[in-house]
Amino acid sequence: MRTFILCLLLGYALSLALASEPDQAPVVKIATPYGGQSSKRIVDVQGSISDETLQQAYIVINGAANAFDISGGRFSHTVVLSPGENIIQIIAENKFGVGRDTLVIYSAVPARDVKVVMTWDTPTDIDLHVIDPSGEETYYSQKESKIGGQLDRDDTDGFGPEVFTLSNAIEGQYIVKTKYYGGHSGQTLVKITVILFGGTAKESQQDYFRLLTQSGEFAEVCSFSVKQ
Ligand SMILES: [Ca+2]
Repeated sequence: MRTFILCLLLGYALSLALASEPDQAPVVKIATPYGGQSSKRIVDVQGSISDETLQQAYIVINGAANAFDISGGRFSHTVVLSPGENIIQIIAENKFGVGRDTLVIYSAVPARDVKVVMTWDTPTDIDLHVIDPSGEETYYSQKESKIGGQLDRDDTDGFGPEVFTLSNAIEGQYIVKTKYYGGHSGQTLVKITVILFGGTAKESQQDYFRLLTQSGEFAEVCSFSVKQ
């Protein structure tokens, strides 16, 4: 009798396992946001992927792709929208093929004259410092400047981004510095992206790199000029 029940249970478990085993390419569905127009700068892109065994998917935001973790066939990913049209794709792949869903969302957020984005490649605390033409410095312990500059957050455990934005820039030279604040995690490559007048006809974008080798190091990465 016990053997019979055990067989029944095993059969049931096997049927469950077979039922959840995918037999086709993943079907990706973005549930929210719906698309159209948004007045938000930051949105959570959420939805489902039919293959619940997948642990990773890809998000492509205006042509830039990143992998992210998923579980149980659901995803949620925070996206910082650019002014104007944003094309966002979620892509998942299994042995049967590739599935994707696309979201087109128009962001009505005001354009920023200056945006400085810093990322790095080790799990440590790196700090972004931006010095404006008046000489004022914006960084983790002074996140807002008199001319309207803002640092969004202080990432203390790795990879960034830390983002500085300024809606209405004053003319002159801006200096970007990076500080290796955290405990020693070995050499750390810092990437700084400077976007001027994003979302407008005179938009420009430039990447800069700086290798930091020891804790406490404080280095200038780049400087740029703003002319209105
Ligand atoms: Ca930091």
